[in-house]
Amino acid sequence: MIFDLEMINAFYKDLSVKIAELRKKLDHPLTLSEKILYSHLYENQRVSSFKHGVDYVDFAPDRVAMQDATAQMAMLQFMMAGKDHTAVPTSVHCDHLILAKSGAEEDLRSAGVTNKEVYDFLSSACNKYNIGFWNPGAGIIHQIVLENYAFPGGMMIGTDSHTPNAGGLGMIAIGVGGADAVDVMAGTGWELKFPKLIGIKLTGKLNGWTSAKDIILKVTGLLTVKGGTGSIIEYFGEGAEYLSCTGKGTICNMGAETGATCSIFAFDKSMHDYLKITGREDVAKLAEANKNNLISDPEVYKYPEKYYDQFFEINLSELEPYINGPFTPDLATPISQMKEAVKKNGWPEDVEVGLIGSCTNSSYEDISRAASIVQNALNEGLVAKSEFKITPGSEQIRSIAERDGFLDLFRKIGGEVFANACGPCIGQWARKDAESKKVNTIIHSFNRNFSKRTDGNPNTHAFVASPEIVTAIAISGKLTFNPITDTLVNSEGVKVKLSEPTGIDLPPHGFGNIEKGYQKPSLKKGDEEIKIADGSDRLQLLVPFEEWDGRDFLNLPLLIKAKGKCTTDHISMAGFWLKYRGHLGNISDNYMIGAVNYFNEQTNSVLNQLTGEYAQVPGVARAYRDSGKGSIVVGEENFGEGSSREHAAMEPRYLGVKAVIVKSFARIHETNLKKQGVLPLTFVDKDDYNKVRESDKIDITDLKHLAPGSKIRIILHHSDGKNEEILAQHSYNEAQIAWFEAGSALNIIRKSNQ
Ligand code: MIC
Ligand code: SF4
Repeated sequence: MIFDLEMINAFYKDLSVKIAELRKKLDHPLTLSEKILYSHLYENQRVSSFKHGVDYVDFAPDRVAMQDATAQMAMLQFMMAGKDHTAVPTSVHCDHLILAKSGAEEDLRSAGVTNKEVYDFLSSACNKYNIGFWNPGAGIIHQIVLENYAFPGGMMIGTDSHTPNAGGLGMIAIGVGGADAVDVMAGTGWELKFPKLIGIKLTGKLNGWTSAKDIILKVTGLLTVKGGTGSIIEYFGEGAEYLSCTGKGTICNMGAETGATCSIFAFDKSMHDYLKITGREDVAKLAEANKNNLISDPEVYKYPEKYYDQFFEINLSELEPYINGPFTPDLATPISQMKEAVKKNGWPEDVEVGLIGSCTNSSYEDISRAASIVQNALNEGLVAKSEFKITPGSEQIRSIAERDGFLDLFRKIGGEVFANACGPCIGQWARKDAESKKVNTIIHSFNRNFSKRTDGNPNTHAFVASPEIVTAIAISGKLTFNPITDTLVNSEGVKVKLSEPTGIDLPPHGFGNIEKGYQKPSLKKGDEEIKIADGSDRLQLLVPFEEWDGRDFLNLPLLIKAKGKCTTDHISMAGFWLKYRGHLGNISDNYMIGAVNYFNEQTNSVLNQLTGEYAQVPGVARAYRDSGKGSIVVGEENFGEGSSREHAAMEPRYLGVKAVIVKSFARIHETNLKKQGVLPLTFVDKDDYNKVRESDKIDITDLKHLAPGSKIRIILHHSDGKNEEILAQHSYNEAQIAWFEAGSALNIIRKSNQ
């Protein structure tokens, strides 16, 4: 079955006309991103030549996807929007809540028991609102979207930051918070600052040990975790044409690590073939007939510097494999320099575990190439020195990897296959001895490696590399092993060199039953009851946030001044806490517990100005809220980078945090704060961060005059009686100011439907 073929047909039918009109109106050659963005303007949106990185524009995405850990809150909000069903095709995927412990079958069974009420809630809500529901075990959201829903030229949003994976199939696919998803599901326009465009021309051809992952590892190093903020990265050039569709998906997926809004490749044969083998030949034909609308105009490719805001070139023939990390995905080291880097930084050299798979790297190509290395190692009499784990991205991939003998090969070197789910990538990993806090190294092919992310141990040094390099390193057991130059000693004491990996991008025997695990919405009368158990500690109906009372925020105590990196994992941890993603009261107990307090360098220990004692952040926030005041949070650069989880914005709102003042924000987190009614502000002078003291009381003034571009005066009342005035800015536009005034964006939708 092809999902939503009617919608896709209608889209392609109008595309040529739309783009011809657009070209006339804008009067310049168009990039692919512009073609897609402009052909998805919301009905009320006036067309003009939007300023990149400046103008807010309302869009009408074609579809929405949500994963279970974020869908719960999104669905609880959608229930308040007063709609009977979603305005666009929508899907929910159960992938984040499965704990990897004893292997796929057992782990899936126990997830079915522990998460029963959440799965029942989501599946019943999907039935009521006409949403496709993918059962646990079917696979990870982005892989399923690529296999079933993505189409070239389309536009979607997803409540997960790695939604851009669908850019591998030529789609503009953007990660958002649940409140944004509610906008689209409720049929209102979805607002986004018109992105800046980064062009990356790929020349040459990947060879030997390099793979698509190395392109994005290099790009992440180049742009850093904030360099892509507010931009779409568009890849092109002959090097792009040699990449498989799933390889393109990997690059777009992990592009989220640069802060990019999304990444995209132009339609080509690899996409055509992938659509065909996954049962969507009709879509492949439609795309083929529209090819010119699904690539940039020839002038753009000829003079890229003229049409992109930033432009880079990468020669794939010269690219070498990269290993990124630890603790941040942008610390990129070419493999030839790893020996030196390990020594210089004192990183533990022995690798305890190698993990391949996840939403970004479990294609047939990835698995077959990793398997070729294992086969070669077995032939040479080598065994794996590190533990080796595999998380397939979907049941499709798992079943064909099993059928074609790859998983058996992995098992032969002691590999363990986990369920088709996020598992260790999101801290859902019952790793043996993680509590011992031992200093150790692991290497994986996932996206992220923030502190504590996989196993909760702050001393786990997690490195990110391609599945091929992870496999080779797991066999060698050493982080310094370079398969291009180094040899290993086999069981007979003979020195051997691993051969370069070989693989196949599409399965020669095809895919199987693509929709396995899919539940079509029942839409039957009587099936519209949404199941939430009374007194549940996992699900809680939401109570609308209060409107702003029209007054400035005066004399509010500082809750925490966070020091250094403060990702959404620091703000609202995953792992253990994932179980409370549908219960705002309970999950708020993790607010900022991973952030480092500037004043004592500790986590989860801040001064309670009411008692003069140090206590845990959520408790102190509650105390300030309950004393009738609320509080203020301060932070540094790229605050809230990482996940799309809006819990990181709903928790402070629930705990009475009125404003978050930082040096800079990550895109999704800043929008999430605005949507939930918390003021996101940035220091006009970043050095003013240093003026904030531990026992400060803070005034945030001029709120009545909040207007696009206005400045906010902040007064810091120090405990020695001195006051300092500093300036902050905001990025609100007119419509967003209304969200703040209404108490949240949802309050506006809710009221308009009452
Ligand atoms: C992640 O990779 O950090 C996650 C877990 O997939 C998140 C979503 C979440 O926190 O539920 C993301 O990327 O948005
Ligand atoms: Fe899941 Fe990890 Fe992918 Fe996020 S990055 S969707 S946690 S596999």
